[in-house]
Amino acid sequence: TKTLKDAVAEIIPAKQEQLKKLKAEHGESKLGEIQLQHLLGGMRGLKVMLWEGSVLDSETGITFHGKSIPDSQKVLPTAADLGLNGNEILPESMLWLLLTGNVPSKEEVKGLSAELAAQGALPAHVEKIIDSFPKTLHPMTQFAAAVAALNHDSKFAAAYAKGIKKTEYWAPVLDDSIDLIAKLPAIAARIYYNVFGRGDGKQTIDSNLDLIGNYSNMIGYGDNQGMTDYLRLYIAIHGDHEGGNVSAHTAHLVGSALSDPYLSYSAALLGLAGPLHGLANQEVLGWALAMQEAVGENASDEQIKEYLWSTLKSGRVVPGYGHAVLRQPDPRFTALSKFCDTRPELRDSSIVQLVQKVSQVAPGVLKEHGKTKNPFPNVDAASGCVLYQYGLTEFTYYTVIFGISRAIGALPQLVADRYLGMPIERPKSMSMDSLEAFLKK
Ligand code: FCX
Repeated sequence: TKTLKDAVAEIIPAKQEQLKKLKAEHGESKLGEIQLQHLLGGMRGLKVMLWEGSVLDSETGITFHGKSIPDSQKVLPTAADLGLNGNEILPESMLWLLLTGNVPSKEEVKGLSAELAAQGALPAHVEKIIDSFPKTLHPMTQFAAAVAALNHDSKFAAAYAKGIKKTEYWAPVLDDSIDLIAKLPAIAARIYYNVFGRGDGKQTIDSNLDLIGNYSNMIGYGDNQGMTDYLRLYIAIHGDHEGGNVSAHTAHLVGSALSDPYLSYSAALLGLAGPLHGLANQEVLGWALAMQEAVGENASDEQIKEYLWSTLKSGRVVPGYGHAVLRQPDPRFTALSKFCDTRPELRDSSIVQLVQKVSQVAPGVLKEHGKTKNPFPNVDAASGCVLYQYGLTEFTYYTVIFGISRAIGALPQLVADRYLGMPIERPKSMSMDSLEAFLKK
C-alpha cells in the first residue's frame, strides 16, 4: 500500500509544472484592484494568497479540492470502512485528500492511521512542560506552548541546519507535519486531564485505532459512540477553510520564514484562540447557557428575539453568527445540524434545541440590526452544544478541539508551500502620511 509520503511525492511534478505554466502565461495578469478601503478593511476579498487544499465560495461554502462537505461524506473512507465502529469520515481521509487532491483507499487510510498511532506518544519534556502549567492557564495557551516545544525534535529544523537543498524541504516538513498531527490528541488530552481531572492521565494509544478514536478514549469518551462519531466528523470538516482565516494564514506566514511546522502551527493556535475566530465556539455556549438561564428551557421565538436584541444593544456581537466571506448559512453548520437530527440523544436535548431555534430567529434580528453582512450561523454556532450534551461541559476547552482539526488544513499547505518554492511573505505597508503623499501624486 502507498504511504501518504509516496502519494505526495507522486503529485509534486504536476503541481510544480502547473505553477510554472501559470507564472509564464499569466505572471502579469490582473486579479483585481486594490483600493484604500481594502487596506483599511482587513484585506477582505483581495486575491493575494495561494492555497491548494480548499476554496471558499461566499454562496455555496467550502469545497476541498472541488468536493463539498456532502460530496466528501460520500467518498471519503469512514471508521466502518476500516472495520471500526462508526460511520463518519475519518480526519485521516480528509488529510489525505487535502494533501494530494485524491480520495484515498481504505487501505491507504488504515496505513496512515497506523502511522499516526505509532508516533502519537509525547516526549517526556513536553509532558513535563504541560504538567508545569497552572490549571488556571487557558487550555489554548497551554496547547500552543506544548506544540512549540515539540520543535525540539523537528526533522526540518535539523535538516535545514545541515544545509538541505531547497527542492527537498517539503519531505521533512511533511514528516514533521505528520508527527505533529499524531501528537495533537495526546497534548490535548493531557491538558484536559490536568485542568479538569477527566480522561486517561497516561494518554494510552491503541495501535489498532484511528487518530480520533484514540483521542476520544484519552478524554474518557471511548464508550460513547455518539461522541466519537461527532469528534471525527467535526474534526474532519473543520480542518480547512481556505487560506485567509487567521489560523491558516498565520501558519502559512510563519512557515514562509522557514520556521518549522511546530512553530508555525503553534502561532496558528494562538490566532485560533481569539474570540472572533476559534474561541467563538466557547463564547457561543456560554451565551446560549446564559440565555437558557434567563428565559428557561422552552424559550419562545419572542424571548429569543429579546435576548438577541439585549446582546446587540449592549454592544456585543452574537457569537456564532456572521462571516468574513460566507453570505449563506455555513455548510459546516448544516452538516453538524444534520448529525444532531439523526441522533435521538441530541434531537431531544434542550440546549441543542435552543441552538437550533436561535439559528432560525437570529438571521431576522441580525438583518434588522443591519450591520453584519452575513446574518446566518457559522460553524461555531453548532459545535459546542453537541459537546455539552455529551457531557463535555468544560467550554474553555472547546477551542482546543478546533485546534486539533485546523492542523489537518494548515499543515498540508506548508508542505505545498515548500514543494512549490513559495517565498517569504512580505507585503508592503503604508503609514497614513505616506498614503496621503502617495494619493496626492
Ligand atoms: N453580531 C453582531 N454584529 C456583528 C456580527 C454578529 N455576529 N457579525 C458582524 N457584526 C458587525 C461587525 O462587528 C461590524 O460592525 P462594525 O462596523 O461596528 O465594526 C459589522 O457587523 C460588519 O461586519 P462584517 O463585515 O459582517 O463581518 P467581518 O468580516 O468584519 O467579521 C466575524 C466577521 C466572523 C469576525 C464577525 O461576523 C463576528 O464577529 N462574528 C461573531 C464571532 C464569531 O462567530 N466568530 C467565528 C467566525 C468563524 F466561523 C470562525 O473563524 O470560527
